[in-house]
Amino acid sequence: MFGQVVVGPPGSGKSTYCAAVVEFLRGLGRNVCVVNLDPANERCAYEPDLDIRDLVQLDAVASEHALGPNGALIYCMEVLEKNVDWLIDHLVELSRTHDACRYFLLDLPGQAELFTHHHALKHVLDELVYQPKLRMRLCTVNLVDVHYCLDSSRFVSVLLHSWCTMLHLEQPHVNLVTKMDLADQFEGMNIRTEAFSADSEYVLDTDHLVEQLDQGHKAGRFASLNAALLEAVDDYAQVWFYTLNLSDRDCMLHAQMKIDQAMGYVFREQDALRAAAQAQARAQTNE
Ligand SMILES: Nc1nc2c(ncn2[C@@H]2O[C@H](COP(=O)(O)OP(=O)(O)OP(=O)(O)O)[C@@H](O)[C@H]2O)c(=O)[nH]1
Ligand SMILES: [Mg+2]
Repeated sequence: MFGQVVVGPPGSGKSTYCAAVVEFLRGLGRNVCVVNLDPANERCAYEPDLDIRDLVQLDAVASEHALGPNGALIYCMEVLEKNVDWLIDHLVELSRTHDACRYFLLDLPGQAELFTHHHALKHVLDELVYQPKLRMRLCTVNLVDVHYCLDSSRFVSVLLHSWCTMLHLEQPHVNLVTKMDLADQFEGMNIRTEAFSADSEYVLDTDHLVEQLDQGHKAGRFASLNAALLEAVDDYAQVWFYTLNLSDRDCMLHAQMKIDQAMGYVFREQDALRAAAQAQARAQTNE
């Protein structure tokens, strides 16, 4: 089985991505299920095939334990960690009942510590990977709002956050810059857009970033820190980004191809047959 673990800061577009990608992949003939793992997600942008809210709900936890939204969310993820068998059994069940589905999208809540240092999500993902019933191959799909890539200092924090997520979750990892349909609306874009080009393998231009940072008003004070951080990013060459415009089919295909490559998914005969049957049905409806 295969799974995209869709993570990223609040509002970066995770649920919208899941809704768009499930439609897109089904349109290509791939049998995909979508799992809501955000206990605060009352109204999903998609019809979830499995919903954590059947196990635990954020509002109920908050009022029962007098917790604020952040504490309640962490509590919910710890409930999921303790009940990981619930998740595993339902995924196995879905793979049986949902026409042998073996490809899942997991929509996560947008709380940074879950991805960068808290143990609950990491343990849940490890169970999905190592549990003999599943042996899932996962890819973390880390979404970043393009808005945070438009000035150099915010982009550096995006870089470090994305890197921490990759190191903490220890899964194959793809970073996608979302909401590219809005990119043109922003004035004074400091990061060169060609750095995110979908048709070239992206190489991060850290020299350009250091130049930009050195022109900022706190440049003198932080110049050597900026240079050291970006040198580390450069030296290890582990962080790069692809763009995502949900309304651009080629861009969607490119992103899905990168994710498939990262987790070793191969479009197999059964998928090809389903795609052919769908194409035939569409042709008959159009006749
Ligand atoms: N223009 C544009 N808006 C988007 C896109 N993706 C998401 N949005 C908007 O961004 C907002 C947040 O989207 P969500 O999909 O709810 O983001 P999320 O990451 O799931 O948010 P949380 O679950 O609260 O962390 C919504 O108003 C979406 O309509 C996109 O590709 N383009
Ligand atoms: Mg969401």
